[in-house]
Amino acid sequence: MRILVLGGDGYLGWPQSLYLSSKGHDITIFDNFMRRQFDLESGFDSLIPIYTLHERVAAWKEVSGRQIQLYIGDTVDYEAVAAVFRAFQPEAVVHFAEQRSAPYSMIDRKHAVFTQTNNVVGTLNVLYAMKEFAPDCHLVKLGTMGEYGTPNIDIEEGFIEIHHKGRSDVLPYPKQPGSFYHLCYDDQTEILTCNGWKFFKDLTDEDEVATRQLNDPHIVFAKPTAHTAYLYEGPMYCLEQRRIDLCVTPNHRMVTSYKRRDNTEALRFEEAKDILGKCNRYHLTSEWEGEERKTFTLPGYHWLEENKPPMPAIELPMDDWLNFLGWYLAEGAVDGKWLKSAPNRIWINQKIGANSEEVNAVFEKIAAALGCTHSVYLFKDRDQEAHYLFCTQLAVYLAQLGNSITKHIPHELLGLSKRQLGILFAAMMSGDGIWMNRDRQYGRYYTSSKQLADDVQELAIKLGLSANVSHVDRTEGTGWTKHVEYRVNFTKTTVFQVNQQPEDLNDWVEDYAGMVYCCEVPGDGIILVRRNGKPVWCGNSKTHDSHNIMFCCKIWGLRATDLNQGVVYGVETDETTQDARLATRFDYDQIYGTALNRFCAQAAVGYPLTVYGKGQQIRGYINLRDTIRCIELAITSPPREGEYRVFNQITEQFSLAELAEMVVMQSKRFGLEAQIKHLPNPRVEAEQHYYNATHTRLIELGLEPHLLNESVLESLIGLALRQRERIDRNLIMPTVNWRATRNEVSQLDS
Ligand code: NAD
Ligand code: USQ
Repeated sequence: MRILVLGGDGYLGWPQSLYLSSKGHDITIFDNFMRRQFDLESGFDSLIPIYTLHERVAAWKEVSGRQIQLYIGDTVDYEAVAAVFRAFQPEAVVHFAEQRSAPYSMIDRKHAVFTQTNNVVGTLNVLYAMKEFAPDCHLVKLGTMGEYGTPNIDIEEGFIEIHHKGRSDVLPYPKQPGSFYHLCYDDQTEILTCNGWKFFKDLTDEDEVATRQLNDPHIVFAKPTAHTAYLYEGPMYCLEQRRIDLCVTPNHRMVTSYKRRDNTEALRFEEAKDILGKCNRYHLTSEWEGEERKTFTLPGYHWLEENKPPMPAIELPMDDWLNFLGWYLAEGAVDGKWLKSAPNRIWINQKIGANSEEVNAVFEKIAAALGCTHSVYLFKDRDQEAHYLFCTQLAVYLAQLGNSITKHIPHELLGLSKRQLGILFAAMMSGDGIWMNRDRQYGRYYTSSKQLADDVQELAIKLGLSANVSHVDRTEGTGWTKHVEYRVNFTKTTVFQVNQQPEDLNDWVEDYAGMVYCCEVPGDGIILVRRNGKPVWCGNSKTHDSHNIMFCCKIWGLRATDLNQGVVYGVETDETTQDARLATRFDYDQIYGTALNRFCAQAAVGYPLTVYGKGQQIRGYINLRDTIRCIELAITSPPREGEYRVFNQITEQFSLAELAEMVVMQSKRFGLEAQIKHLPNPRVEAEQHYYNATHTRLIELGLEPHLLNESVLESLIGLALRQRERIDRNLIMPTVNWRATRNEVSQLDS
């Protein structure tokens, strides 16, 4: 069989290629040397010396007489992937070509983004190349048991039968990975943060984002637990409607609204692709509590004249201040030059008699509190009355809130209570707003400042309204304004129903090539996003490339086996032991070294075994010899056309404490006194949990497991002992902390 091994230069890919070649298959390896590059850049190295890929292949030819072909290329580069598929026409593809280290993905944002771009885009390219050049080819994809996390129920093989309210279905087993994974809004989508609306690409580590829970409508600002960005090429689900506008990847978790039996509204998650073209309801509004504050502090002022004492800060009653500020933001301006550089006059122009009493009262209160003068002038020829306040301290503060096209609400005020925000909003609406009907169901606020429009939208959302921002370009017009006019349109409607169904589902799907983004938040993972000024509550997605594979099997009829593999140990196979040049790598460092291999290397140099935390973390484990056999079994019994199947590729499960104990016991045979050291856990993971993973399907296909026994351990420790001079103790201690967004890795230039 023609078998393409992606990542065939790696720890697993190389012995796999040798094994399949020894069985008479025609093997081509595709690799970009990313793994070797990491070692070169960071000063890491395999414990067992490994030869270059070209030397390895030549050695194999010498030993076995068999030729393995090579393609040096990157799965992220579609042309390279397409070229190898076109030329080799594989019947099976074994996909190992991923960045596979969890600590690496948690070093910092750059490494997280690299991991996801490399893995998710790489796999998407492979799927497209299969569809285009080898649609009958069988994809055997190396996944991980880590996708399941550590749920408090048995882990099934990929799917689980769910009984729910009298109905049942077989659904994908829920995924709860413990490090970064991909999520999905387009680059035109913004998210509401404690610093206003931001495009995902502009989110910083300091931004808290607006979240809510499915069953609790209150907005809470929280720091994302993860930010994600990756390159995506493929279909996007685009829902461009009057009140909502979304453009998301097909597996994105949407939040839709439905009516319960008692007629109350409730929210639920649905994948975008499952609701494509359907008449769904979307939730627009939310609740806000905020903080009541009694006073506003007008900052002190230092006169430009050196001999004048500074004006101290002044406390003003918050409600009066908000009323004044609302009028000022809508209608006011500052001017007047005092000592040629500071404004000292605040003014508002109104139609004579229009709002006289109200504006008078507002200005009088502030004038009294500041001890300054309020004057009113009537310009009868223009039918205008002007209200002036003369106060440098106030004018200087207001001047930094911008002019007519840059005005904004000071952001700290948007955290006030709903009642107090209501005062600000009412005053602004009296100045520049209009209610469309008597019961104030619909309203609109006009401004030339984009920032002010965004702020008013946030204000309205916090008041429980639904609000969109649109604009009309008046720069070329003949009217009184030559600016862009921004409109914030409000409604009290809480839910938007998509009534129109597309004639063709493809009308709602667009091809996309570019960055997609998301962030993960605590709780249910609902965030407030907006596109083209239209906000809606929506979910973030928790998916791996396994979802993409499943999706492509469904839509294109591809066939795939997703192997959720546990931690692999061991380095020797019947082929790798035939010649030193055929050895595979043995990683013991803190980034790529896995638990058991590390413990054996640590025991060999008398380094205490590094058990993280309590050590009761249970994982599934598998011997390297079984890994390569499982893949052969998957290849020789391929799935049907369109079938996506999942095998759990483990043979045993152990807690870390058990593994460490076994290594301690076994190392005594070599006269070694290994110690166990419980380190503070650098990862965020359950340290004591239920774990029972089903793994019967590969056994049913014929796997005869090599279990972890004394002789396996003895050979691993013996191997590490023979290479002990090569062990660099500086590479052992973990320095990547899951809780930090930036980590220093020894000898690693990030
Ligand atoms: P590895 O890092 O040793 O090998 C991966 C190989 O893929 C490397 O040679 C690397 O250069 C190559 N590669 C990475 N990105 C590439 C790209 N974009 N284009 C071309 N080549 C690329 O890892 P491994 O231990 O052999 O693991 C292989 C796969 O098996 C991974 O998907 C991993 O998640 C999975 N897996 C490994 C273990 C384990 O314990 N090692 C356990 C479970 C699952
Ligand atoms: N651990 C220690 N001490 C160490 C190293 C690890 O206590 O010195 C603990 C970790 O905290 C974790 C467990 O051992 O609880 C396993 O960690 P690991 O580094 O051996 O393996 P892991 O990060 O889980 O990743 C490896 C591969 C990855 C694969 C995964 C399979 O690197 O590609 O996906 O095993 S699984 O764990 O089943 O998801």
